[in-house]
Amino acid sequence: MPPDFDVIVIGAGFAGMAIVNRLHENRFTVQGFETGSDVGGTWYWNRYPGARCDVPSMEYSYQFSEALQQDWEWTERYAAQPEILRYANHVADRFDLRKFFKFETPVQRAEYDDETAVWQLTASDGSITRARYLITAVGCLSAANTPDIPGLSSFAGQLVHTAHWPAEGVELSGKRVGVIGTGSSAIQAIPVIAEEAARLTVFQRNAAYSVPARNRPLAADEVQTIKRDYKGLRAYCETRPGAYAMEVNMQSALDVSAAERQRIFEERWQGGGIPFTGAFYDLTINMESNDAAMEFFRKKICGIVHDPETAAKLMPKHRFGVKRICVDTGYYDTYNRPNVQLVDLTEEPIDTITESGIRTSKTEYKLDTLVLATGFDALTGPLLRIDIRGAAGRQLREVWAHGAETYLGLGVAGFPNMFVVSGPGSPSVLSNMVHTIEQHVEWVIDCLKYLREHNIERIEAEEAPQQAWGEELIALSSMSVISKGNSWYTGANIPGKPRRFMVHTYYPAYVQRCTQVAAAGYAGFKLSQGAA
Ligand code: N01
Repeated sequence: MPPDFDVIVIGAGFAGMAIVNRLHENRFTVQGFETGSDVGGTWYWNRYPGARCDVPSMEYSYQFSEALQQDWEWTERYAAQPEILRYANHVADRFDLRKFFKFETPVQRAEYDDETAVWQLTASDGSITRARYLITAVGCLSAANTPDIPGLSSFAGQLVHTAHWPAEGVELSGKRVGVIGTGSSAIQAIPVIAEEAARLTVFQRNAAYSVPARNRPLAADEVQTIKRDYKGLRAYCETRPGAYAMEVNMQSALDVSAAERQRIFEERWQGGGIPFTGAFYDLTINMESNDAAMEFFRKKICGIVHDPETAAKLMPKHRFGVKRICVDTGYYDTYNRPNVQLVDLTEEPIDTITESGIRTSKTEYKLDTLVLATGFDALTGPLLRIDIRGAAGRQLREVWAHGAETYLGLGVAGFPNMFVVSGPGSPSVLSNMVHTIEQHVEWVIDCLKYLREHNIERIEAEEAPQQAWGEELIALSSMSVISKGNSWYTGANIPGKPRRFMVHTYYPAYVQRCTQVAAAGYAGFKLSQGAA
């Protein structure tokens, strides 16, 4: 029996939308599945107050259509969630993409049949769909982490997770609100919640490094300058380590005088956003330079937060760069408000969540609303919550029991005809995601066209190149503190999760490698005419 479709795509976020569009343009039949009721992925789910991108909007957008990028008008330097979701909807309308998806239909199981070289997918509506190829576009930060805190289910007030913020909003005015977590989501939400709530209590386990976003409306002339040569901007991004146009100062923080170091840090702080991380090239690889960045933050926090005890609690203990830097609007200032209190969980751990609030080792905090800003089971979580079974019935969960292994972040040995967009082992979360998603999409489309032209039915990553790829990733990241810390990058935020750093840290080299692999007839992949 021939398969129902050429390709099944899981996910209707930025990756899923791009891939179905390009599949259709290239005459592949496709059926997509999406858990949400509409397109948008990350930007569909993360509707918490203050949610905003930390990559400039003019870069965090598709480049596959010149007309689209000329027509769409971003209003701010860093777009807020509602505007990005409007953009996703505009793209879905403009390219008529919704027809490829079944919405509100989570995929439960995907099984590869060795005999027919076909993927069979079971969805929540009981439907079974068969296709030659499976493409996962499930995102890297889409499996929310709800920690197992004692008593959580007994809380009688409203309990919300930033990653599943209700579309109808949450009534915060006049409420006593608690936020658990101080990562990027919390740091964006806290200043906005503080303005609405009667009282806000923030429960912090580890303080984060946060820089002001300095978000602002985009000026008409700067938009026009970019639009006159959008291709030029995209080409420049292609040469940058994270695929966005951030300048890295190629001086060491130790090559300059203390006064000059301070001036450069201050300039980046005033400029705002992630470019702070490029103040000196060696902030995450030279521990003396790292010390200087840590000291700069300590002084900044002391200068902004009036209460010295609160300021001391807000000072991060871990090295700068171990975790992703947060980008905020008024985060540290928020702790000067009379209605905001910071609880340091290292001094008074949570004993239990009660019906009416949070009881720590010291006292009970009464709450009407509890916000979990507790992050994600990153990179592997979104894939492993689906029961994916490859050749000989091997489960991805078992194969990755000791950590994820992929080839180029695109293929997995033992899982023929499966492609992972922005998978573990690709630049993904360390890059401008929309840009690098499109690089993956084009690579996969070229590969599928190659298979079609050469009448090849089966492609599978080989074990040895996959292992070598894993070793390359470790070698590439081993100099930086990023691969060693307790962060979601390494899986340390999820109890029991294997520790492995699975992100490629240098996008241009990654692209070069993908191009070489394709040019060599998909070296490192085994291609065959049909079933195993
Ligand atoms: O999640 P996180 P996030 N008890 O894992 C705490 C992207 N993003 O959703 O540090 C108490 O960073 C945890 O504490 P600790 C971006 O890539 C981007 O904020 O583990 N606390 C931490 O403080 C980002 O990095 C934007 O000690 C608990 C927090 O919860 C990634 O998404 C905006 C706990 C989780 O922080 C994830 O960000 C938002 C427990 N049991 C997100 N468990 C932009 O700006 C966890 N925590 C574009």
